[in-house]
Order: sequence, then C-alpha cells, then structure tokens
Amino acid sequence: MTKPTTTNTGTPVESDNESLTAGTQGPILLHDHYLIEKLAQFNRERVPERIVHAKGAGAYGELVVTNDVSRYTKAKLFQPGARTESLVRFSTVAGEQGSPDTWRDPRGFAVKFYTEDGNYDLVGNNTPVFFIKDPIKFPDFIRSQKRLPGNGLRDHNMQWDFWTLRPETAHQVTWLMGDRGIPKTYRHMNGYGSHTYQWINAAGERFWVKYHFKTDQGVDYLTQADADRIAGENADYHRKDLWDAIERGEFPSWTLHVQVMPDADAEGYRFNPFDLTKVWSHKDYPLIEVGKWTLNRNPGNYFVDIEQAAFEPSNVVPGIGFSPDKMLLGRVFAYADAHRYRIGTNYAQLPPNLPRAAEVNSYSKEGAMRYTYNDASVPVYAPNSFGGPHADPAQAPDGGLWEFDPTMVRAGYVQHAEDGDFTQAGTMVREVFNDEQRDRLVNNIVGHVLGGVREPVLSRVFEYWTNVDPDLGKRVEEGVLAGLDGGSTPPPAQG
Ligand code: HDD
Repeated sequence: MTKPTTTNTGTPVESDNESLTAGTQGPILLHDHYLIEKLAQFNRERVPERIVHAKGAGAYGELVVTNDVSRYTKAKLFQPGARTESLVRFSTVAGEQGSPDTWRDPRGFAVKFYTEDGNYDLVGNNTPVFFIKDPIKFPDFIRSQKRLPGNGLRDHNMQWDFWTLRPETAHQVTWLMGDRGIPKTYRHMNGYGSHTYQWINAAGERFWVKYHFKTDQGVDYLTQADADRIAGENADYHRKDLWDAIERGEFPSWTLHVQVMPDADAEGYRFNPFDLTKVWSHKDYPLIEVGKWTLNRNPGNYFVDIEQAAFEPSNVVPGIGFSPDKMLLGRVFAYADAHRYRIGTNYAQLPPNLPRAAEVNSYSKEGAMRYTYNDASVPVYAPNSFGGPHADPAQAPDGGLWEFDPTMVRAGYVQHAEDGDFTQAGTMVREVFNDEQRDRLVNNIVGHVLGGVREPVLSRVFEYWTNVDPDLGKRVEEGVLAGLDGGSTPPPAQG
C-alpha cells in the first residue's frame, strides 16, 4: 500500500493535484498551507553552486592498504591491512552545474577517508601540477577561465592572456592541451594529491610525500572531435559512465602510490619540492605502493551525498601534515570558508561530511541548522572540572612542523638548480610525449587559439610555446597562421 502524502511535519494532506480556491474560478487561498509549503520549499531546493568545480559526480568506496609504509607515517589509515571507507567527487573546473563533462579542463579528484582519527581529505586533481603557485593569484586565474562580465561568454583570448602573462602556467597548460585534458571517463584517469604533504612516523621523523592514484582501468582520453560531439549528445557522459559502471558491479579501482622525500633532501633538490608547478622525477623518488582504492557504491541521493559533500585540505589526521607549499596553505583556509558560505555553518554534520569512524567531541555549538549536540551535562567551555573533553598535549601540532625564516616578505619561491617556468613542460613535450601525442598537442593548441585569440595575446602565445620547445612553437605558429589565412578573418587587436 502506498503511504499517504503528508506535509513536512507529518500531517496527511488532502490533495496532490488541486489547490484550494474560492469557488472553481476564484482566487487561491493563502491558508492552503500545503500549497504554500510546496512552492516555498521548491524555491529553496538549490544551494549555491561551487565557485569552481561546480559540475561533478561521485561515489563511495574503500581504501585497503596492501604494503607497509609505517616507517614513513603513523597515520592509522595507511598502516598495513587497514581498510577505510571513502567518498570521492570528480569534477570539471570551469564549467557550471549543467556544463558538458567533456570540456577540456583539469578534473577534480577529491577524496575523503573516514578514519578512526577523524576525516582525512585528499583534495586533488587528475594532474600532478597546477597553473599557479601562489594563492593570491587563484581568483584572477579562475575568472580568466570562466566568463566575460558583459556578454557572459567564455573567452579563449582571456584564457591565453592570463596564461601567457604568467609563464609558470606552462607545465599545467601542456597537460591540459595534451591527451589528458579530456579523459575518456572518470574511470580512465589518474588522481594526484598534487601538493607536497608531510608524513610523520611513530618516532617523529618527517618525510615529504606526493600522492599518486594510478587508474587500474588504464589511462585513456577523448579526441577533441569526439569530446565536442559527445558534449552535444550527452552533457552528463562522465557522470553516467561512473554511475552505470558501479551499478553493473564493475567497480573501478586505483592503486595508490606515494613518492617519499627524506626531509634532509628538500633544500638541495634540483627542483623546489614545494612548488606546485613542478613534479619530482620518478627516477629520483620512485613510486612506493600503498594500497588499493575501489569505488563500490553509488550515492543514495545525489544532492545529499555529492552536492553537499564538503572536501577540505585542512582535514588532516595524526601522521600527516602540511608543507611550505603556499597554494596548499591558501587552500587550508579557502575550503572550510567556502562550505560555511555554500552549505552553512554546520556543514560538518551533513551525512557525507559526518565522521563515520571517529567521535566528535568538539566545543562547537549552535548556529543555523544545528541538529547534533552534546549531552547537556557536558560543559560548554574548556577547561572545566566536570568531565568535558580535554585536548591531548601528546598530539602532533596542527599540520606538522617545519623550519622557516621568520622575516615577513612577499617573494617568489627560492629557485633551485633546475627550476624554470618552461623546463618541465619542455621535458614533457620532448621526452614523455610520443610523435602522435605531440601532433595532437599541436592540433589542440592551434584549435583552441583559433577560437578567438587576438593580438597582442597571439604573439605571446607563439613566444610561450617557443619557450617550452622551439619546434613546438614553430608548429603552433604555422598552424595558427595557416588557420587564419584559410578562411577566418584575423581577429582585431584588443583595446
Ligand atoms: Fe580548489 C573546489 C578553492 C586550488 C582541487 N577549490 C574548490 C572550491 C574552492 C576552491 C573555493 C569549492 C569548494 C566547495 O564549495 O565545495 N582551489 C581553491 C583555491 C585554490 C585551489 C583558493 C588555490 C589557492 N583546487 C586547487 C588545487 C587543486 C584543487 C591546486 C588540486 C590539486 N578544488 C579542487 C577539487 C575541489 C575544489 C578537488 C574540491 C571539492 C570539489 O572540487 O568538488 O577539485
């Protein structure tokens, strides 16, 4: 038997179909409470979309540790044999909630682990590097990738203007314009913690680590032509693929690895190890396997589990800490702030964010939409003499420690021997890509630039790719000039 419809407070309602009116032709009556409740609730069904990474998909799963990395970290979730429930949200960066999954963009790879010591969030991307290295540039960067203020259109000229004025973007833009700029599905991409994090072992020794989730499905990509076609046929292509695979019982998995750098190596390493635009050579720091991470359960409700999921790089657990990566430190502030604005002060009590394996004994109280609370006999202040929770001085300091120069400065990263904005991008083009991958890179760049890039940005685009690799620069310039000659009128100079 179907259940009777009720109001939000449980009273049975008379009709799902007709509003209460004064006679059949008369006005609708304000005291039709159910009608008013229904319309009002509907008007409030959306929370603001994320300022970045608005379009996504997600699932639950678990991490099983298959190796022994206990000499590097005491974090409970990484001890041999540990199993930890997990949530992931994959996303595109610049598109809005309904935007096509197959737009060229990095992909978010945000993972939450529900550990015994509280939630640990590893909030990464499908690329090991990023466009910029100082959080003060993040709003500028994102605005340049989103929409023009006047006509509300996306604008390639604005994108290339920013990229070419900030050459530290070159490494990430090379990833973006290469095959990995459009993964075949969310299952066919790797994930990276991207930043350098700190691991601390039981003896208090410190290591620097980078996380790599290697897809067990194999890395695969879409060509620009296929991605464009699919964008029209099914904007939710990647969301559907993930959902369908899990429903079929074909659980996607990734093998989690880390690169580990002893603390003492950091100062002398050939690249500044805290600069997010750089990777560490795998020859210098080989991958060490940690475990298998599998997605095995679709969300029960997309809005509740995925739209309300709040990932935050500030969520670290004992045995894991931050590093002098300025971007990471900026993000430690930005995410919790975004969640308070988007889904409210008590976002940590929402189902996807609520710790599963750890108790919450904080002194936070009240605020909008609070629904869990401490026993009234527990004091609301600390210290107290009446059995309230007390902080444990034996716990590692928040986010770990490192030495630093206490002088206040505004400065770039200390340059190490092989640092340079174009070095690693050039290595990738020459040594990582094969001929076909290089051809597709040239085509993708040329196609993107022909999508509206004008002088003076255009000349800087040629210079930018020539700095990455002279041959690549020449091919991009020839391709763009041929494209302009072959039909399209050269776009007018700006300003
Ligand atoms: Fe990020 C979402 C802010 C760099 C990976 N980011 C996200 C949100 C904000 C920021 C406000 C929306 C959060 C929400 O409302 O749920 N992100 C920043 C700032 C950065 C930054 C200020 C630089 C200083 N982001 C950044 C990097 C990476 C990501 C370098 C990856 C390595 N960001 C993500 C993500 C998120 C995301 C994993 C997390 C949750 C989500 O997307 O759904 O893709």
